[in-house]
Amino acid sequence: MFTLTDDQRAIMEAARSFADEHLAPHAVAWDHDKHFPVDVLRKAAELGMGGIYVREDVGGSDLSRLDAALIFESLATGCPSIAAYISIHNMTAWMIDRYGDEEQRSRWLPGMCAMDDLGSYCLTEPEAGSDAAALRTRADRDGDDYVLNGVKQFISGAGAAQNYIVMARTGGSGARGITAFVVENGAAGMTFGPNEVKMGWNAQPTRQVIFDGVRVPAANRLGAEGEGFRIAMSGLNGGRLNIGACSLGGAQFALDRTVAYLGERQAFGAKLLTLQALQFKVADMGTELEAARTLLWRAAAALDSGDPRAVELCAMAKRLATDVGFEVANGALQLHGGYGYLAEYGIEKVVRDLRVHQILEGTNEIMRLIVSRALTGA
Ligand code: FAD
Ligand code: 2MC
Repeated sequence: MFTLTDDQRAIMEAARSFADEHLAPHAVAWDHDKHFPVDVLRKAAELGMGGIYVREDVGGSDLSRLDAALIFESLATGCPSIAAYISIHNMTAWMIDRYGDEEQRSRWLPGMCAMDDLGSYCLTEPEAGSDAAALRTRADRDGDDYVLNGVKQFISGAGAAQNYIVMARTGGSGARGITAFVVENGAAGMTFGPNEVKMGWNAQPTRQVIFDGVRVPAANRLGAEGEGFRIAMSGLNGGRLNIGACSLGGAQFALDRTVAYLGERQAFGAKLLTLQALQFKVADMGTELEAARTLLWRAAAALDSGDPRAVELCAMAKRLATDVGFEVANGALQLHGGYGYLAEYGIEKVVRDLRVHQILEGTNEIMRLIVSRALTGA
């Protein structure tokens, strides 16, 4: 668990080269222009990043969660926002691979693995965020269809995506009344809110998805009625690891830039890097990142092996990696002085992008709730 195989090193290096060549040079401009680079996503898919842990018969790469963590950390050194969207897309593709029948797998996954068809994950609603099992979007059976009515809030990739995994209520209140569906873009009655104006994550759209009498064939239901919440949660376990990995990658980029900057910047007759106060700061940043990375890899290995503690370990790793990632990036901004605050240095963007990782895919308070329930049985 503590050393990578040659294959894993090669995967990491391939993702890092992709990030260096195709993401990093454009990240500041995409953020500024709010540009979602779908063409670049398709290039990533050519390297197998559209279905990282999807089976190979439908075009997936069939890699492990630990491999995925290495890929997302590497991609995020170029742009955390794009890396995170690729993670969400992979979560949706995996849910279809894991819970879909053969017809559904062969219908949707080849296009998704190529990222010709992007995926979105629709759980959150205006009145149900952390308390996701309180969602109200309804799916009522009518002949061979279900009719969907409701609003999904904060949906990443909305508008650009083709396939939406939508959790909706088919039964009574609570988690067991929820069912998952794949809704295709263009369905009559499905519309999108405006692109939200955000602090970060500007290189990908975030919009409401509105269902007004949308007819979805019963053949688009993932799993059985009432299984949707568990399907949604099991997708999030890996999603949380990936978001944590994206925080590590963004923070590592900021730390590497900081070491280079302090090694050049002169003040008080010497380079800033000669000041032990700043050397110690750098040492702490590197140590915290390595500790968070170690836990993240441990959690990924637990998810791969079906360890009964995997849910709790994924929550621990998401909480730690996203908190540490944000603190390290923010510390890197401080060590750049006023230049850290300027967009052209690329550090303030990373701080803005990483801030939301403490909120989405389950807030860090909800991660504490999951961990404390596991530890105390409460
Ligand atoms: P609330 O649940 O209202 O929480 C408000 C505050 O109360 C938080 O600090 C929270 O931690 C705290 N809190 C709530 N309950 C408890 C508790 N029991 N104990 C302690 N503290 C608690 N959702 C999707 O489904 N798909 C997406 O693609 C998606 N993308 C997103 C992209 C962005 C940019 C953002 C900002 C959000 C996205 N989300 C998405 C939604 C995200 O998952 C939610 O915002 C998040 O789960 C929190 O829900 P909320 O915003 O309703 O906050
Ligand atoms: N993995 C697998 N199964 C899980 C699970 C997990 N992580 N979490 C819950 N479940 C199962 C659980 O075992 C139970 O199954 P069963 O019915 O067989 O007993 C069922 O789901 C209901 O779980 P709980 O009883 O724990 O449900 P409760 O309502 O008490 O709390 C909570 C669940 C708070 C953990 C959940 O609502 C949650 O994670 N909230 C945060 C929401 C969230 O993460 N949103 C992210 C949206 S996506 C996003 O932000 C993106 C950017 C894509």
